[in-house]
Amino acid sequence: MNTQLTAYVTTDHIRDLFSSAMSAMYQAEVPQYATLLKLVAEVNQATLAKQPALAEQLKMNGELARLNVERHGAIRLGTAAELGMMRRLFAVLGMQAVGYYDLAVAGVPVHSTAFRPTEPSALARNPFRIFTSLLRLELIENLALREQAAANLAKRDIFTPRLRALIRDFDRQGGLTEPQAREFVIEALETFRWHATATVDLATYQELHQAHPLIADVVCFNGPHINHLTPRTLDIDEAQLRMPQMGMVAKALIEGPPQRHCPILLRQTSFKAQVESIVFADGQVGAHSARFGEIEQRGAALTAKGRALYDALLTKADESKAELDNVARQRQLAAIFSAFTDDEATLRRQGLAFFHYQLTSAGEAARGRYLAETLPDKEQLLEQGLLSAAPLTYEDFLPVSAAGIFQSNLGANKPSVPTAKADIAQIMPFNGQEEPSNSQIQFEQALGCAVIDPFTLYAQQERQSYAQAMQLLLKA
Ligand code: OOG
Ligand code: NI
Repeated sequence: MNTQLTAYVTTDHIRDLFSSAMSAMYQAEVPQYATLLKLVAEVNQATLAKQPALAEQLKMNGELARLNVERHGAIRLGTAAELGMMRRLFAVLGMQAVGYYDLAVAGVPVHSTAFRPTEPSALARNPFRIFTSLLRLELIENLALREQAAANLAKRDIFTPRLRALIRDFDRQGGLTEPQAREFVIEALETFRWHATATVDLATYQELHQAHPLIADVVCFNGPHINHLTPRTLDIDEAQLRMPQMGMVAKALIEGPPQRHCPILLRQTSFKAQVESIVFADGQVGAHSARFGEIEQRGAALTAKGRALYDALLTKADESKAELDNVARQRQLAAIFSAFTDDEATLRRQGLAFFHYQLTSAGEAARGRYLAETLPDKEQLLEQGLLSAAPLTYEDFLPVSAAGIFQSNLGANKPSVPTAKADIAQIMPFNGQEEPSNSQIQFEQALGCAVIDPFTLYAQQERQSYAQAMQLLLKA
């Protein structure tokens, strides 16, 4: 038998193919997104020129070549079956559902997860994630409209027959060959493509849009068009300033924590969704807006304790957010976040952030010097310079930030779901300590499995890196 035929490519490789194909498609579909990528590349280059130490660090970590490559995108799904199938699609790309985000509490009628790689090596290769939301039709109060929306969703299949067959092949074989992987990517792109024609007439669209713009966005089209992609910027404040200069209507505020010496979690901003021409089922021409571009800057993953402090400080800041422009908002955040230590060693000692441990070159030289009984403790090893600790990067999302990004694309009058409290401060962090809510249980039923708790992942990585370093130190 020809072994070539049974050699499967890695899911990391397929994710790489997929994310670059998706980027090319989105740049062609949304020209302003191509402009955003240019802006990000310029800002990143200028930042590297100003900060040679940062450039050196990125080079050492092998991050320079991938710097301007997309970090995430987002879609919105309509049914449980779509979410379940999407889980199988993303498994082909080495992406699993991590975290649960209930956005209904912020007046956005969806709940979400992030499909992403979980292994450190896979994240290093290509961290591409898709923030995936499921519409909550039960939050439409008008029963007739709810039934019409459900009927419309029941009629569509967002996956091509060939894609379904390839996913079955993957599940059965445990992998795809290179030609199958390439075909998979082409077929998968069909799911994420834009549709300039709606499946409903203009009046129905307007009615659904009135109920909530997101309902219209999900229900009226034949697929869950990718609604944004997000590259990594090294200076989000500079990028925010430059967006208008390049003709983009920037979101009013940067979401997340303020600029810090030791960055934490995730900072995000975007240009607002463009208005696009749509042909409706009755031949009438109208408009719809869904697609935007976003940028992100990531910092340290916080422990549950660090996250609770972040949430408390953000809640305090959000008590008066509405009246502030971005410059004033960042000043306000900086003042409030002075209560959150900006010293790396303190973050670690106080158990506020997760860290990756590694033997230093002195530690390598000291291998075999200790027995298990004489091994110094962690603080001593760090102090003696045998061990180093670097913050683990936050790989997930923030519910309040996500709600802010949703809201900024919903038009001027910011509608919210009547049955849910539109109080952003009420969004609870997902910390894996509490019992899953009813809505999370429903979401996981649709998904076909439980979501992975992000805090557990970071804790595991931290523990493993330390155990590995100690193992090495003990071995000559
Ligand atoms: C997703 C909005 C949230 C993020 O990065 O938190 C988001 C959407 O609009 O579908 O993109
Ligand atoms: Ni996003």
